[in-house]
Amino acid sequence: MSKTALITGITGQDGSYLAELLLAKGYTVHGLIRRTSAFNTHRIDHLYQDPHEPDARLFLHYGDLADGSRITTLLERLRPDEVYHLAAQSHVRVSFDEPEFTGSTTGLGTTRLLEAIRATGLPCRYYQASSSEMYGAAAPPQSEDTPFQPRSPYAAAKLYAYWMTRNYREAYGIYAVNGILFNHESPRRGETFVTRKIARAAARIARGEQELLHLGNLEARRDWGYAPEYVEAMWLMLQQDRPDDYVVATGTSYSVLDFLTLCFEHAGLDWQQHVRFDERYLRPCEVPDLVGDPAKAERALGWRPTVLTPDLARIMVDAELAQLARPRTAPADASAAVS
Ligand code: NDP
Ligand code: GDR
Repeated sequence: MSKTALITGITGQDGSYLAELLLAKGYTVHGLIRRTSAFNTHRIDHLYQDPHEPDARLFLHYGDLADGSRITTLLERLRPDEVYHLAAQSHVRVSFDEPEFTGSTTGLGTTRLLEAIRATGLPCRYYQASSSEMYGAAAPPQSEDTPFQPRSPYAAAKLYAYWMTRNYREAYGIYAVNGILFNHESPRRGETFVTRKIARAAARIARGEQELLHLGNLEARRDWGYAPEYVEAMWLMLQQDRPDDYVVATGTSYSVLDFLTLCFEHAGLDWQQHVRFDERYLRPCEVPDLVGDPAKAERALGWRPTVLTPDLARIMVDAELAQLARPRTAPADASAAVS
C-alpha cells in the first residue's frame, strides 16, 4: 500500500521540493494551502494533476494555521501516515514587524497541529520544521547539544514549537521529530531572502534590467545548503525506528559578502559598482554566525550534502539568467486541484 502524506506549507520553497520527492516515491500527497486573493501555487504548478483523474496523487485543501478545527477535521478525513509541518511566517526580519502574528502562526500553529494529531489519535509520524535561528547568539559550530539563544520573534516562536514537538513525543508517545535545518536555498527561494535577492539582482544587472541592489548587514555568516537535498533529510527522519532530533547543515560558513562576491563574479560583475547599503534591511538584533555540525544526521540517517555554497551561488545565478532568457508566458496553475 502506498503511503499518504500531508504537507503544510506546500506552496513554499521546501514544500514544493518535498512534494516532488514524495510523489516520486509513490506517495499520495495532500497539501494545505491558504486562501489568497490571487492564486500562489507557482512552485507546484508543474506537479499539477487533475484531481478527477483516477491516478491523481496530489490534492490541495484550503486551511490556515490559525484554524485548529479545520486542521483537526482535515486530519480525520485524510488519515495521513506522515505529516510534514513546514508552514510558517518564515521571514526573520518581518517577525520583528509582526511579532504577535509570527507567534500565532509559527509557534501556536504548531500546537494546533500537534493537538489535532493527539485528539484524533492517528498513528501518524510528524516532522517539525525547526530552525538554526533557534541557536541565535550561540557560538559556532552548533549541534543538537548546543543551548539555544534565540534572537528574534521568529526564533522564539520556532523554539516554542520545537519544545512542543518534544513534549508531544514524551507525553503522548507520538512519533514526532525536529529537523533543525540550517539555511537552505534554491532557485525557488522567496525573493526577499538574501541569497535569492542577490542571485536575482546579479542576473538582472548583468542583463541590463536592474541598476542597483540594496542590502543590509554583509558580515553575517551562514551555513547555506541546497534545498532539494534538505527535504531528503526530512523524509529520512520519518523512516527511522525511533523519533529523534537532527541538525541538517553543510558544516561550512560563508558571509553575506562572500555570497555576494560569488554571485556577482559568476555573472561577470564587480559588486562594488552596484551594491548600496540600506539600513531598512538591518535587524534590531542580528544572528552573527551559524555553522551546523551535521555529524549525527550523517551517522544516523546516512545523509550527506553534496552542494556547497559556491555551487549553490552558481546554480542560483544560472537559474535567474535562464529565467530571463525564456519567453514570458502564463504558466498553467494548480487552482483546479483544490478541494
Ligand atoms: P517559505 O516561506 O518558502 O514557505 C512557507 C509556507 O508556509 C508557504 O507555503 C506559506 O503559504 C505557508 N504559510 C504561511 N503562513 C501560513 C498560515 N497561516 N497557514 C497556512 N500556511 C501558511 O518557507 P521555506 O519553504 O523556506 O521553509 C519551510 C519551513 O522550514 C518554514 O517553517 C521555515 O520557517 C522553516 N525553515 C526554513 C529554513 C530555510 O532555510 N529555508 C531553515 C530552517 C527552517 P503561502 O505560499 O500562502 O505564503
Ligand atoms: P535568515 O535568512 O534570516 O538567516 O533566515 P535571510 O536570507 O533573510 O538573511 C540572512 C542574512 O543576510 C542578512 N542580510 C539580508 N537579509 C535579507 N533578507 N535581505 C537583505 O537585504 C539583507 N542584507 C543582509 C541578514 O541580516 C541575515 O544575517 C532564513 C529563513 O529561511 C528562516 O525561516 C530560517 O529558519 C533560517 O534561514 C535558517
